Amino acid sequence: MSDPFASSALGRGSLSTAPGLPASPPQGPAAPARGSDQPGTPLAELGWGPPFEAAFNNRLVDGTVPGRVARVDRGALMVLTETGELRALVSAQLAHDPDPLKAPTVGDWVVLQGGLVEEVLPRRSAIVRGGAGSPETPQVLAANVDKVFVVCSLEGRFRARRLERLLVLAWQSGAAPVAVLTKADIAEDVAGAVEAAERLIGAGDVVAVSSLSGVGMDAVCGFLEPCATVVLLGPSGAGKSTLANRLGRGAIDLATGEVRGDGKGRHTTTARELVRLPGGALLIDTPGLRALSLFDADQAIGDAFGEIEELAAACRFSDCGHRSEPGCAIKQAIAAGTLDAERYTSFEKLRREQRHLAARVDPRERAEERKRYKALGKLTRKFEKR
Ligand SMILES: Nc1nc2c(ncn2[C@@H]2O[C@H](COP(=O)(O)OP(=O)(O)OP(=O)(O)O)[C@@H](O)[C@H]2O)c(=O)[nH]1
Ligand SMILES: [Mg+2]
Ligand SMILES: [Zn+2]
Repeated sequence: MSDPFASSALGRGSLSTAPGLPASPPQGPAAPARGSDQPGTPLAELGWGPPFEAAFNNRLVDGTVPGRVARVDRGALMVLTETGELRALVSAQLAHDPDPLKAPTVGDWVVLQGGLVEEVLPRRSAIVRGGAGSPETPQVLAANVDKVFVVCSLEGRFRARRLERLLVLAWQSGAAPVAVLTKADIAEDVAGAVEAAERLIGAGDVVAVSSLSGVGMDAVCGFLEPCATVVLLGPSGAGKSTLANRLGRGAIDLATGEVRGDGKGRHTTTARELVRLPGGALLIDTPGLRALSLFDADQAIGDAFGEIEELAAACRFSDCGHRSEPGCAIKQAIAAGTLDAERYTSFEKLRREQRHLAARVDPRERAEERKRYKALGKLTRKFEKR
């Protein structure tokens, strides 16, 4: 089965303008996607703010308008603007940019001109993973999110390792994670799972919910704020779209699907989509993540496993391999039962995976990437200080 993320071609699809063609879409100027009666939305209600406005004003050209990408489907974009929803294509120049981080993604603020996306405004946060099939190529799953709901089902046994990996992705993005443990109505041990998740998430929050009974829904709503953006990330079948529909209180209707006999989802959601919830929050639903590879996540792994980094700093040797060295604080913590051996193994595995990946990527390219991420991090922090 093909990966649903890979299929949304992010501006490289057959619909984007081919080189040499005039920079205009086949149907002429942008037309409202769902009829001209589609009302527009004030930009502020879509999450617009000073950093984007300043960036847009810097580039102000006649006839350009800002918009927020609500959906990417094989190169065709659905963009929300002040005057309504538009179907847009990616300009030839942008479509042929070799940098995969430059491709517009769901949640991005873009500069539109005559039905073409000319530019992506600098992001203040981004969910970046290694591409499916080519983990050395980054892919931005969602941009400009304020909170990441890491959605995991409470059906069956608690999958700590899966949650850990998703949490690294969340911490790396610059947005705050919330572990949303779904299907509380059929869970065997809700309290035990919540406790386990709390141990993994550090400064983040944990909430157990049921989209069927409504248990925990108030707590989830407590994490939503008008004009702020939340993204749902998690495996297929975890109940992301069901949760989104419940939060939508009848105003939105995303497809949901049964889970297979082996407990796995069926990848019901096929494209990432940004919707507005009745309370004014913006929510991005995503297809279930399979084989999630992290990208340039060394730092984020350290952040997500902060207690291990702290312990390592207390080892007698600064280059301690935490195997048989004397005075190893990690070994001691595991022996004393204050550090879970499986969590340490998980940390090591993620780190090894990153090192392996790093070795495959051209060092000069990596240096460039890092510079970009540094800039991205600075932007995020600036925004938070507001
Ligand atoms: N018992 C119970 N079932 C739920 C709950 N939430 C979702 N489900 C069921 O779980 C199945 C999968 O739900 P979806 O919302 O489609 O899952 P998803 O995470 O969006 O899956 P993908 O779109 O494939 O990534 C459906 O059969 C839902 O009815 C819940 O709170 N309790
Ligand atoms: Mg879904
Ligand atoms: Zn050590």
